[in-house]
Amino acid sequence: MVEKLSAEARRRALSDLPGWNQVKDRDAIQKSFQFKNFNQAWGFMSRVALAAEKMDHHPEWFNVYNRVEITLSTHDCGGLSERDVALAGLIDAHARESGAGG
Ligand code: H2B
Repeated sequence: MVEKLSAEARRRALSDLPGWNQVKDRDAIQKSFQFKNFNQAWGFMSRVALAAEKMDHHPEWFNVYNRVEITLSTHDCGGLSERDVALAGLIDAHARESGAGG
């Protein structure tokens, strides 16, 4: 059974994940990515989708043209877990490879 992160664990996780912020009024984290164009954004989303499916842990996301906003939370425990931290790290790696800007 997956558990919610302790206050200390989530502080540590967030300080290791630049650009990820705690969502207001919800136990979740969020980050916005910007790419050169839709093609790059969709390539990034495709790679993240395959990795997420393999992990059996899935992002909530919103895309408009070159912008992708991602929210991570674990439904199975109703909050932020180690699985979100792992997926956030992987998403950041894919974003770097896909040429994301700020
Ligand atoms: N993704 C996310 N973000 N949170 C979950 O709790 C979750 C998931 N649970 N993907 C998985 C699938 C679960 O529903 C399946 C049955 O393993």
